Amino acid sequence: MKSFEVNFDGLVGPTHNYGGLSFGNVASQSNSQQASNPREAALQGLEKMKALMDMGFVQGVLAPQERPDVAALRRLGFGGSDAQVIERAAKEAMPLLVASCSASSMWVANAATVSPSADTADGRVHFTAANLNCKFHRSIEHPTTSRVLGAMFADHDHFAHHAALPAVAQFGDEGAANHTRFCRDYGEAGVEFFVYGRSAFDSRYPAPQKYPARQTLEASQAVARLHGLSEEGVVFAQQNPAVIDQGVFHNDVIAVGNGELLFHHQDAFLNTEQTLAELHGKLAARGANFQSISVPRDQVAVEDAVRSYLFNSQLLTRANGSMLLIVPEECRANPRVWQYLQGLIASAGPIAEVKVFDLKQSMQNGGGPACLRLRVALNEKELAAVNPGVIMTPALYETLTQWVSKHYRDALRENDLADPQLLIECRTALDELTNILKLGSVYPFQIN
Ligand code: SUG
Repeated sequence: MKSFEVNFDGLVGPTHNYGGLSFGNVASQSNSQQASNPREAALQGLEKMKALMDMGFVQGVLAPQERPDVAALRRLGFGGSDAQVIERAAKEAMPLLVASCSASSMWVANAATVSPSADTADGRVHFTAANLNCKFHRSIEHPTTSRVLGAMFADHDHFAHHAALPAVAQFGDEGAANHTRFCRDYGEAGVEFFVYGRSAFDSRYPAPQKYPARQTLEASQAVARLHGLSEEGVVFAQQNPAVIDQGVFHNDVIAVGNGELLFHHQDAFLNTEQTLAELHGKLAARGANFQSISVPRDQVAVEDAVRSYLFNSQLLTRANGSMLLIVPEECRANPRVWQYLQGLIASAGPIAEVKVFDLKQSMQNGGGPACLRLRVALNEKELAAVNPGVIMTPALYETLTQWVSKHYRDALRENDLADPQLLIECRTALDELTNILKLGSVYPFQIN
C-alpha cells in the first residue's frame, strides 16, 4: 500500500498581529507593536499550500482558532456581553486582550505530536494536542485544536486522539516542533526523535539560563507512551541549552528531518555524537540508512540560523526520491546562508533543490515554512478516511483565497483589537470556514 506525508498547513486567522508575546522568540520580540497585514499573511500561506499541491504533494488545511478568545477572557474575570468583555479587557488589561487575539495558532507545528500507524502499538495514527503551557497566549489553543483535529481525523478505526498533557510547566509540550520522524518509507516502522529542552524532575540535566526551555523530557516521554511507541522506535535527545539562550525556542529552529535524513546545525544538540549514533543504530535495525548533514558554525552561525530560519524549512521527498528544501525569503537575503545553500545543492548530496517562499508576515512573529505545517504520514486507507473537506484542491484554493479577500483586514494594530466589530467579523468568517472545510461546529461560539 502507498503511503504519503501530508502537510496540513495552518490557515492564518483574521486577527494575525504582532503582540510581542513570546519571550525567547527573537522575531516576536523585535516586531512587537508593528502593524500586521492579516490578509497578506493568509494569502502568503495559501500560496505555499498551492505551490506544494501543484508540485504533486498531498496538501491539507488546518483551521485557525477562534480569536479574540472571549471565553479565555471570561475565565480571567471579564464579564458582561461579548462586546463588554472586550471593552473591559482593553481598558483594564490590554496585554490580556492582545494574548486572547494572538496569531500564534497558525503555527500548527505546535498543535500536536503525531505518530503514524506503522510506529504505534495499536496500528492507528495517534495525535496528542500540545498543552503549549509555557505561554498563556498559546496555552488556550489545545481545546479547539483537539476539536478541529477530531473533525478532520474522525474515524476511530484509524485515528486515536489524546488530550493535552497536564497543564503545568513540568509537562511543557510544544508538539511536533520538537518531534521528527525518520523512516525508509512513510509506511514502514520508523524512529521518532524527541528533542527536549530540559528535564523537570532530574536536576542533573543542564538548562538554559536566559530563555525558557519549553519542552521537557518528561512531556516527550509521556507522548511516546500515549502513542504506544516501542523502545526500538524512539530516540530522546537534549537540545543544546546554549542555543535556546540564543533564540532557538524550538528544535525546528535548528534542525529538520525527513525520510532517512537529518539536516541540523553543528550546535543543535547537547550530545551530538551520541544522538547521531543512536539514530543511526535504531534506523539501521529498521533497515534504514540514516544520514545527517551538519551545518558548521563557521559557515552559518547560530544567530544567522535564527534570523534566516534556515532550519525552519520543509524537507520534502520528491517523486524521484531526491529532496527539496522549502526555505523562507530571509535565507536568500542572508549572504552566508545563501552561499551555504548554493554549496549544498552543488554538492550532489540528498538535497537536490531549494525553493524560496515569501512568508514575511509569519516570519515577523517567528513562524517559518516548517512552523506553518503539521506533518501526518498516512497510508492510502488512512488518507481516504480523512475528512475530504480539508484536503487542498484547486477549487478549495480558489474558495479560500476569496474567503480571505472577503473577510480579512489588510492592517491590524493593537488598538484595532479592542474594536467589537472585529469579533463579529472573525466569527462571521469562521462560521463560513467551518462550512467550507466541512468541519461541523468546532468553535466555542458555535457550541456554547
Ligand atoms: O510560540 N510566536 C510563536 C511562534 C511559534 C513558531 N513555531 C515553531 N517554531 N514551530 C511562539 O513563539 C508570537 C506571538 C506574538 O508575539 O504576537 C508567537 O507566539
